[in-house]
Amino acid sequence: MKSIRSIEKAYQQARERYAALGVDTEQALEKLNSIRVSIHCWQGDDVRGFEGNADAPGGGLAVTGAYPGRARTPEELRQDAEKAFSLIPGRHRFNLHAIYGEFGGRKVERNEISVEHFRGWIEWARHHGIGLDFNPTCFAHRLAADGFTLSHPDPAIRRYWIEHCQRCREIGAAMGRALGTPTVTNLWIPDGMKDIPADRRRPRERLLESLDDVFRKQLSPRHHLDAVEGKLFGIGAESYTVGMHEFYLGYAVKRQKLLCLDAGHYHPTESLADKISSVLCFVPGILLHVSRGVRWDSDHVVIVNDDLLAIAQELVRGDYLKRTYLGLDFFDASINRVAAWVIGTRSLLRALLYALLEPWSRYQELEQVGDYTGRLAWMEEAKNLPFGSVWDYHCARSGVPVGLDWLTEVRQYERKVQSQRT
Ligand code: RNT
Ligand code: ZN
Repeated sequence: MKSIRSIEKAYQQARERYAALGVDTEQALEKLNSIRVSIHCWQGDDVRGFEGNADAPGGGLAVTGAYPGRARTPEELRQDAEKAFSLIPGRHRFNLHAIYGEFGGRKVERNEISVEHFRGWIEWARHHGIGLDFNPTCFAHRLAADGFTLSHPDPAIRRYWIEHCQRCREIGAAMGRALGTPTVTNLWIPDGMKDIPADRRRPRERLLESLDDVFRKQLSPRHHLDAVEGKLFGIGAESYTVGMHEFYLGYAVKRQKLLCLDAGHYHPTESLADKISSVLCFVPGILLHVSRGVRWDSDHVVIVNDDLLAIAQELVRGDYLKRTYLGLDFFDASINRVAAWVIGTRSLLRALLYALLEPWSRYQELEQVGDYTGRLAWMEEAKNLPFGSVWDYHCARSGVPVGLDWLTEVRQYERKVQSQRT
């Protein structure tokens, strides 16, 4: 455990080193403090939710691992989330899926859910002063079992999912209204085919029609924002994904929705970072699903790697943080789930701080005058700056554990709370 004195001393030294390169560390920390990350509920219980469904989520999603102690009730999930929040610097948000409603042990059809089922969550969020985000759940359901929802050839099934999504938008708007901060409701569907389709056209045209129906009702952006999320492929939908990237890019541009970009949803060598400044020429804002694919869309816990740094650098250098909603999307059941939240969220914040602390305006000046030699030299030199001292100071000042001290707390929590869940 580092002493406060030594943390502060290291910070003062770091501050001077950064200042010498024209970087104001205080300003960077202030900016970082204003960033809200939407922490996804589904890492806490392996995407199971509270419908009483014990099966795997389906829809091409796969959660692997059998680490003990998963949250089984709304109370347990909230308790775990509170633990994670207490170990992460800053004020953040919580992101719910429709299957996390409190249904009181009753079977409620997805096209009949309402804000009543989310009162407990709203109260909890209000109590903690955080915002909520939301998602329709178009998977893990008998009417999604054949791989189609909003683009289903059967109009009755399509109708069911349209109604579900409409209800979700209403619930999202009620959350946003109650909490005084707009809820982003993100729509993702698993629709696709395992093998080569004979007709790629009709499902896409049906999806377009369904979406327009889902979004028909105008909701105030003060309370609610819509996002749409495309994808490359899913397990069992390797040959055709109805809602691929180009489909939703076109849709979001045409209807001025937020476009959700998930880091695991592109070809492995494609850069999500490079898409940001392109799509933001045409859509009002983006939702990021920060994730980490390993060989495929595997949803590993986010770590500070080149991909994540590149995303953070784009958001900072392009001044896009104002138009970006940051969400996490990973689920790993092979490690402690509270630790997964803490590692992933701290890593995202760390990457953002790293990007905020770079002398990037200097890089841009050098670039503007065509001095690419200087640009490369500065970029490399910046890697030697005492970034860790600023991060440690930020954690200390935010009242959360510095360094690995958070792990000690998670281990204690596991012993006392999670390991008792049998
Ligand atoms: C699936 C999408 C989607 C889900 C969550 C659970 O590939 O990434 O965002 O992971 O909604
Ligand atoms: Zn996603």
